[in-house]
Parts: sequence; structure tokens; C-alpha cells
Amino acid sequence: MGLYLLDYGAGNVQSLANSLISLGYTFEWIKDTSDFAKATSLIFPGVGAFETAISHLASRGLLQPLREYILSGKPYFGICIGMQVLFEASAEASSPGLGVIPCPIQKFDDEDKSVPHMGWNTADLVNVTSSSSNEDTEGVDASSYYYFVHSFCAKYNPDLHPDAMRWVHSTTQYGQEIFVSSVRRGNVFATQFHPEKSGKAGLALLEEWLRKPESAHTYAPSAPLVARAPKPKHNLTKRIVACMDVRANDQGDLVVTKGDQYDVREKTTAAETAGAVRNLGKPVSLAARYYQAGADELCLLNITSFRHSPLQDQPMLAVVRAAAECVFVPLTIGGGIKDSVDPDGTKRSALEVAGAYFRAGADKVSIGSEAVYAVERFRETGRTDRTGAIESIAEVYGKQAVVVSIDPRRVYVDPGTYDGPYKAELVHGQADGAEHERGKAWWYQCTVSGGRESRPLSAVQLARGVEQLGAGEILVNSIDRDGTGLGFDLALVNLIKKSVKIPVVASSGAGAAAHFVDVFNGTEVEAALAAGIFHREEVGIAEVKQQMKAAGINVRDSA
Ligand code: 1PR
Repeated sequence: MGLYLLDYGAGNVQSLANSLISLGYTFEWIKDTSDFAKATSLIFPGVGAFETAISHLASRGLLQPLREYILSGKPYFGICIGMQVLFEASAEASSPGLGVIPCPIQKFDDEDKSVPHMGWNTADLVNVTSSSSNEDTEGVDASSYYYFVHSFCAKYNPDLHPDAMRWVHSTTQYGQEIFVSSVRRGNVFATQFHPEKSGKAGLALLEEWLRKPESAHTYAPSAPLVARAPKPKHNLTKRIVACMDVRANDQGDLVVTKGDQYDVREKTTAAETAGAVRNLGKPVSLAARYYQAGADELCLLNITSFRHSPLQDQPMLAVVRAAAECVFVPLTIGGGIKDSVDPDGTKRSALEVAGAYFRAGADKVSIGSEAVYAVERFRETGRTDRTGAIESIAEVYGKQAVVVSIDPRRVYVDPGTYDGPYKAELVHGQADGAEHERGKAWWYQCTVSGGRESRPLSAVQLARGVEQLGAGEILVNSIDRDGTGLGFDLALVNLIKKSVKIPVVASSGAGAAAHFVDVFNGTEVEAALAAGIFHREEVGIAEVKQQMKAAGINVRDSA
């Protein structure tokens, strides 16, 4: 079978390649226009931004051959942007799409929800009954969760776009909006979600399409559809993220470590371990374990990258490559996403560094110190030349690929006398709260270099600034809570969540499954991250999810 994959050169396409390899399929990459004729089936795993996809395809002379391939009747499977390019246009871009489906791609309304739509949601099949076979459903299982990450979508609107809606295979609800989550018609099948990032459910769906004989990829248009009112609540789950802080130990091996308030060295007095970097395992084997255990996302942070972090021979790239071969949920990589210089003097922009991680199999990059400097510059000058790490990566790979990781620390002040610049952001200790907080007030100060240096910027200022610069998600750590097991700092998480419209991940302090219930009940965050309790196997991911479920919080069950 001449299975080909189309890569337009931006975003993580390696994960799809890894999925196909894990399913036992071989494939070729489309390298030039002549390959379209050799392809007997084609997958376009579009990742990133619509404009980038169209302009890269056009500049490589691949846009028209792609259109011709689709019209030729040979099987086509589009993923995310690979689905969106089928439409006539996108609010994200000035260039038109392929115009195969007569309706535009529009932006989600962020009035009632965070945008991007990021996480695990369901797909409701249209015109398919419960007795339908896999063949009828294309392997889309209405009871499974699939991973979505996008700010733009084809809104479900049979009144306005009756012809386009006859392509619809499934719809999904986000907030009070219903959008098209998969289409099929003729030789075309495409999903807005990422099967290659949707764990076992996604792999099963890919396999269903791959094992079908090429001649069987012919789908009748769906019967005319009617408008539907949204349900009171969408099915997007709250995400559980397992995080691995990675650094070289004193022997030079990359290990997963874990600090208490960012100090990762052993406190024992035993001569052989005193002062050594805590070693909690190997990053790739831990990543594989957390994937199997049902983590919704994984995060790998290179925590000593502030020292010197060249791209050449970067050991974290090998870690990401190996992890992406066995992990089929989203992978974030952080640490050292900034302009750097290789040992031979070659300058690397943050965009190049991020690109190397995306090609290795990362879905998002997380920016720490550099984000603080960027917001400081932005606030000082009131403008940006769009060349900074956040802006340049978001422009090419889409904002959903840019996470900002913030490392704030509490600064206590006297609430009666404080009249400083953070007065409006002060959090006041509750009379029935922790003893050390009563009668006090504090603000959250940004730090860089893994908490080693404090900066004249608050966490709220940082969060608002990075949102303006184009970040797609914020990871809120807390130096005060990190490794303490005292629970998430709900005051901090609430403060940040209320300051921005983009998704927020709560981090630091989880010490029990109940702490996840507390953070999801006490704040509106989309995800919660933990490290120590998972590494030390004190609490399992399944146990966390069981407790969340018992508390009525929507979760995804398995890998
Ligand atoms: O500044 O862009 O190079 O990024 C460096 C990254 O490394 C940042 O994301 C920063 O948070 C992280 N980092 C730097 N030093 C440390 C350290 O621990 N010494 N780790 C560090 C940050 C916080 C979380 C941790 C949670 C959950 N660690 O990653 O996993 O606090 O822990 P818990 O559940 O055990 O409480 P740049």
C-alpha cells in the first residue's frame, strides 16, 4: 500500500509517524509533487496555524497537487489543520482554504470559556445508530474521549450551511458552542481532534482507517441535518498532568528529580547520598509508565537549562524522541526555550529550539525565564516587535503550542501599611485559614532561573502579559508549595485563572488525591499537575481520577 504522510514543515508530525509504526504500518513522506501520484492513500497531520499551513504548502508547490489528490478519489485522512484546510477559509488567515467544504472556519467565542479548546472531549456521531458497526462509525467511538487543541473550528450550523453540514460525521460541544469534530464524504475522512494524541482510543481509530481496503473509503453524504440546542454542559474533561523535572545528576546521567521548594538535593546525612541530586527514575521509562497509568498529558522540564543550553547535542531532544515513541498523549517540553548559542558559535533562535523539540515529538513547549524578561520588556516599552520567543513560536506553530510556566513566590506584607504597586493584587489570609496566613497579606512575585532570582513583576502581570503576547496556556507553579504535599495554592491559582482567558494548569503541592478535587472544585482551572506523589508512588493517577469522578468531576478513564 502506498501510504504517504504530508508534512508542511511546522509542528509535531513525528507523533503520527510513531503511532503508525506502533501499529505496524510503513509509510513514506511526500517530498515533492510527484509523490502525490505514487500515494494510494494520504494522511495530512496538520498541526499549528492555518495560515502557516497554507503558505508553506503553497511555497513548496504542494497546495494544488494536494487539492488534485483529494479530488482524485484516493483515500485522504486529515487531522486538525489537515481537516480545516478542506474548508473555504479561516478567520485565522487571509489565504483561502481548499474550498472542498463550503463553509468557513471561525474562532471560538471566549466569553464563556477558555480558548484554545484544549483537552479531552467526546465526539457525538450523526446519522449513526448504536447498532452501527465500526465500519459505519469509522472507529469514532461516542463513549471515548479524544484530544483536541484548537482555537478555530467549523461551527455546526445546518441552517446557514446546509451543504457543508452534509459532510459532518460527528460534532462536539465546547461551552455552549457545537462544532464539527469529524467529516467524511467520498474519499475524505478528517478529524478536528488528534487521534495520534488520543491514547488507545485514537490508535484504534487510526487502525480502523488503515486496515480498510482503499476501495472501501467511499462515504455517502450524511442525510440533511437539523440545528440542535447545546446541552447544559460540555463533556470536556479536567486533565491530570504528570510532570518530570529532569536534570543531570552528579555522574552526568539525565534523571528525573524532585525538589522541595525547588531544592532538589538530598537532605540526608548519610555520606553516600548527602547533597546528591535526588534520583527518582529515568525520564523515558517514567513517561511510559504514566502514559499507561492514564495520565492525560505529560510534561518534561529541563530544570537546569538556565545555565547553558545549546541546541547541538542537546540530550533532552533524545529524551523527547524516545518518550514520543511510547507515549500517545500530549507531551510538553520546557526549559531552555530561548535564543541560544551552540558550542561552535552557531546562534539558534528560540523558534529554532522549539522547532527541534516539535520535530522530536513534543506538542507544546513551555517557556519560563524568557517569558518574564519578555513581559518586562513589553511593559517597559508598551510594544513588541513580534520576534520574541512567545510571539514567534505562536505565529508559526499556533498559540496552543506555547505554554508559559511561572515560578512565583509569596511576598508577605503588612496589610495595614502596604501601599506598594501590587496593592490591588494582594491576597488576604482568611481568619479560618492556615495559622501562618492569618492577619497577613501577600502578593506573588515572579522568579527566573528556577527560583534563584526574583524579578520586579507579579504573577498576575506576567500572566496578563504573556496572554497578550500570544501564549496559549499557563502553568502555575508555586515555590512555596512545591514538594510540600500541602495541596495546591488555591489563592494563587484562582488569581491567575481570573486574570486570563487562556487555559490554566495548577501545579505544586499535591499530596493526596483529595487535593485534585479541591483544586477543581475551588477554581476553574482546566488541568492539575503533580510530580512527587506520582514518582514516589504514594498516589496513583487512577486513584486521583476515581476520587474526582466520585466528586462529580468529569475525567477520562483510561489510556
Ligand atoms: O526558565 O524557560 O529555562 O524553564 C525552566 C523550567 O524548569 C521552568 O518551567 C521551571 O518551573 C522549572 N524549574 C527550574 N528549577 C526547578 C527546580 O525545581 N529547581 N522545577 C524547576 C519546577 C516545578 C514543577 C513541579 C511541581 C509539582 N518544578 O515542575 O513539578 O511543583 O511538584 P509537586 O507535585 O511534587 O509539588 P526556563
